[in-house]
Parts: sequence; C-alpha cells; structure tokens
Amino acid sequence: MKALSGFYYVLPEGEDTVYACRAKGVFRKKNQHPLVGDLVTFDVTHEKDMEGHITAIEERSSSLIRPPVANCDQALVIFAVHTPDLNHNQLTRYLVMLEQKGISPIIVFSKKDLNEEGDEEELRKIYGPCGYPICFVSSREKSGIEEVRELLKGHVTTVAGPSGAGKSALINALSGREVAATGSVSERTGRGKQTTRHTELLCIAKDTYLFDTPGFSSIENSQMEKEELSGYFPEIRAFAGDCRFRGCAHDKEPGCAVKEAVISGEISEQRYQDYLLIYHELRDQKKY
Ligand SMILES: Nc1nc2c(ncn2[C@@H]2O[C@H](COP(=O)(O)OP(=O)(O)OP(=O)(O)O)[C@@H](O)[C@H]2O)c(=O)[nH]1
Ligand SMILES: [Mg+2]
Ligand SMILES: [Zn+2]
Repeated sequence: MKALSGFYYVLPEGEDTVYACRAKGVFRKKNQHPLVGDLVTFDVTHEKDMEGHITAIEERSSSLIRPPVANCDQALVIFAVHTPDLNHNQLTRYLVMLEQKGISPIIVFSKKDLNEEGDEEELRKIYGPCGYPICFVSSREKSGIEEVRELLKGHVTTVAGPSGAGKSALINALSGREVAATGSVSERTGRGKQTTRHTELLCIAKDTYLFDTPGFSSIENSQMEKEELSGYFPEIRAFAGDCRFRGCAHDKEPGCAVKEAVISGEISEQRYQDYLLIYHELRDQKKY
C-alpha cells in the first residue's frame, strides 16, 4: 500500500490493518524492489507489532518508474491549464510513456474554475484526436468529478502529473474525505511544492483503487528507437499507413499522409510539433 523509509506496508487480503514489512535480502541481490501496488507474500515476524518480511513478489501486469507503481491498468494524467501553466510537451511525453507501457491514459485538465473562455474548446481540439477520454474538473468547485469517478470504477488507477496540478485534491474530491494531503503552488516560481512525497495506494470505493503519487518536475525521454515513436501517437498511427514511403518519419518526406492530416486538422499542429521535437531528440541522441 505504501513504501516509506525501507518499510513496505502490506495489507493482507480481507483485512483492514497493514503490516510494516522489510524486503528480504534476496530481492536486493537480484536488484528487485517491491513497488506500491505489488501483490506479495509475507511472513509475520511480530504479530503484536504487526511486522513482517516480504518473501515473494508476484509477476506484475505493468509497472512504472515515474511514479513508482505496479499493476495499474490506467492512469489519470492530471495537468492544470493555469497555475501551474500547462506544458504540452510534458503532457505528450507522458502520454507516450504510458502508450509504451501499455497503460491507458485518461487526460484530466484540473482547476477548471481558473480556465479562461475558449481553453476547453482549444484543448479538445488538440487532444481529442488522440482518442483518450478527456475530463475537465474542478476539485474546488466539485465539478466534473462524477465523470472521473465513473471511469475509475473497478480499475486500479494511478494519478500522474506535475507537482501542484491538484492530484491529491482530486483524490480527496473523489473519495469525499481528506485522504490525501494537499499543498500549494508557489507564487514566485509558479511551481508546486511537492506536497505528496511518497506513493500510496488508496481504496476509494469497492474494487476501485487509486495511487496518490508525488508530482514530477520534468520528464525525460523514454528509451526507444525513433522509429517506434509514431506508434505511440494514436492519431499519427492512424494515418501512417497511407504515407507514400514505408518507414516515413512524417518529417520532410513527400507524400506524407500524416502531414496532410495536420493540414486538414485531423491531427493537431501542437501534437505534431511535439512529435517532431521528441523524434529529433531521439534521432540526435543516437549520433554518438
Ligand atoms: N483553483 C483551484 N485550485 C485547486 C484545485 N485543485 C487543487 N487546487 C490547489 O492547487 C494546489 C495544489 O494541489 P495538490 O492537490 O496538493 O497538488 P498535487 O498535484 O497533489 O501536488 P504534489 O503532491 O506536490 O505533486 C493547492 O493549493 C490546491 O488548493 C481546483 O480545482 N481549483
Ligand atoms: Mg499531492
Ligand atoms: Zn508520413
């Protein structure tokens, strides 16, 4: 349920109190570490103090490094439009990473009470063609919350997004209780203050689990071949088969169906430019 200072908090099936467990030395030797979300077997070492030793980790259906979670099937990718300002490239990098890991993204634009006229329409234009669910929520005004709740039912979902985006505030709005600590956004830097410092798995309804996770401040490229990249953009993938050349990078090639779709508006200029930026980074980093 939680990892903190070398302890892994394990909730036995059907119980409601956790055991503070250590991971056995064998994991360290194999360079394996339990992740929040892992299904484990453990020995009770002190029943009274509720302590134990993890002896086995079950195979994971998925895992992420950032945030460090295991076995989630979808992710709420939470970004505010203002405060902190939306960074499109960071959002797209994150979506690419989830595609690569086989975890379904749900895009959540938070703090909609701070939005300006036209923001929502513009963002739907940019991200609508990806095909991911898009939600606009305000945890402060409790609007848009029900739509998110519906998408979470029966799933194990991680939240992800920059510090100060309102991840913990949304979790509280969803659970109707203050289960997660919330912080603020610095007026000076416009950045969040990293209020959530460790990852924790929370049960917010029957069979419905959410990971509260620390925010990230930047996100580096995932390791991949540059040729893989377009496959992680659903709307680019949809047109790539119609390009004149096989292996078209959708960059300077003639007869590129992707570029035509950008001109016709079926792929957004923003997403296309973010694709090119990451593509060029992957290409150049391979040079040396
Ligand atoms: N106006 C407005 N402010 C919000 C909303 N949701 C959260 N905030 C504010 O945004 C700040 C950050 O919220 P948190 O929920 O702590 O953000 P977080 O994403 O969990 O941040 P980290 O834990 O640092 O990663 C707090 O000051 C919240 O009050 C909202 O819907 N509207
Ligand atoms: Mg938080
Ligand atoms: Zn092309």
